[in-house]
Amino acid sequence: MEQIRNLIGGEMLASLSGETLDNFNPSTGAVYSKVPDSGEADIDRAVQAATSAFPGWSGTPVNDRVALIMKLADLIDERAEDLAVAESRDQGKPLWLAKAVDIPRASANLRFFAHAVMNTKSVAFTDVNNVVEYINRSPIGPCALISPWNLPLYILTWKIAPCIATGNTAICKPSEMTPMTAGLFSELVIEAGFPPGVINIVHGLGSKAGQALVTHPDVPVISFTGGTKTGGHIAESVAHMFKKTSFELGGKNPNIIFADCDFEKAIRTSLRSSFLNQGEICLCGSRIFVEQSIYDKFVERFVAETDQLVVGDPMSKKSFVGALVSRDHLDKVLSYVELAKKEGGTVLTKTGVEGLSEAHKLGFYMRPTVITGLSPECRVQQEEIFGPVVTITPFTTEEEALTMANGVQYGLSASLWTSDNSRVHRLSKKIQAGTVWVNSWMYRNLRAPLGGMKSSGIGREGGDYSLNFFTETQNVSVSYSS
Ligand code: TXE
Repeated sequence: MEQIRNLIGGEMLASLSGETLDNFNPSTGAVYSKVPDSGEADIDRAVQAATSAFPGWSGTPVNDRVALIMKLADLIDERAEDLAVAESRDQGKPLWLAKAVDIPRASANLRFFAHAVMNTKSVAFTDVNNVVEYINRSPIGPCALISPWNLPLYILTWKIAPCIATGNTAICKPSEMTPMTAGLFSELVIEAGFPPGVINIVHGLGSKAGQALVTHPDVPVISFTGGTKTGGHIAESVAHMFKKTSFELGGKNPNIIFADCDFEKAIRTSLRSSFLNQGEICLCGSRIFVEQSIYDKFVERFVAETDQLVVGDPMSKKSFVGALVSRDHLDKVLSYVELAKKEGGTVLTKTGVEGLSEAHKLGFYMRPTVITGLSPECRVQQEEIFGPVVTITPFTTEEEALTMANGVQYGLSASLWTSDNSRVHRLSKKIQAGTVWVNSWMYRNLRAPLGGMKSSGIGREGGDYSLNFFTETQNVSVSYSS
């Protein structure tokens, strides 16, 4: 049975209590490793380590910080195969996806922000009355970095990179459901030669280790990615402490398809935006809206293509949909399919998962599911399902499409398919989403801001948005004699 350990003050440690949590392999349903069930005492140790490391690290020349971050990126690339297998086995995603996206993006995150801090620019204000003003951006201190289970190492490094590149220290709390790659990553942090306490990773329950971390008085910054409900709970818990907080939360993203779209590309891309990573990406387009004149043609073709997608062993190259992350999550997603039938919807796709080997019979699998006939106001079209389930709804006018697209509590991302350039600019501005992909999905430029409005969160991550979040801004105004 594999044991994951915490990384605290440069050492790999069990929880102080010695307590552990079971970690499941979603593709078989079996427990295959143990995770530290860390508590307040472990968090205190990590905060102390991060606090002690902060003066030295924030005082380290940028070039030296960057050299260590680049070394860590190289070590991720060297161990890419092991990390991809670990991620696939732990999260249930296909191995080819972990190899193509999750792990390369982890090292890319580190390199991107290492380059970014080498190229930051600041502004100075000068005036005729002998005053010059300039901006100081300073690191803040130990930062709480809380990451979810859908893209474990991808999102963990997306937070660690700008945090430490700007001279802060980090206490990370990965999801208890997918601890494995954070555990392997911890060993690479030591191998890269980071000073003890710069990066700390504490495993455990969100309600226990996570809650102790976000409410710790010596942790002035919180960067959180996860569910809207949990984000709201954390925001309430720390509101009186005036911490600097960033929340990247849930989504219920529209995928709006006009008749003048590139139909083949819209079909091909919509299959990915609907079901990639088992639909467990907050940016997935789970509500598809199709112009009436091509609605029947789109539905028929999309359902046929969906039924062709292979569901099965994440280690198999043929699998497009792997296992959902946990039994509880699978049951939650399946409950929404049942609810859809009660709300008047029709499930058009196959439902039974076939061809599973004996070893995978107890895995957390379901078929990608397409549902039509639902009203935009029903729960299935309002609530984040976070699985391989999409609805398709027709529209006749731009106004109707826009009203349905914006008619949810979320505002994270959207896709818009049309060849009418005026419509692109006219409609994008009116769509309530932090990111609008036009004739595409999930094109990611790491300089671009990522994040949502309404219940999808507060703040943006990416490029200068991350660098500004992890630093305090100060204006120095200097008068001088003429
Ligand atoms: O997320 P949680 P979960 C959505 C999706 C999913 C729902 C819940 O709808 O079904 O969120 O998923 C830690 N103090 N997304 O349960 O609970 C927790 O340990 C501090 C969208 O995984 O939000 C984990 O490390 N930390 C999302 C992290 O928060 C706490 C991706 C996320 O857990 C905590 C994942 C607390 N009190 C789920 N409680 C996206 N935006 O990509 C929990 N945590």
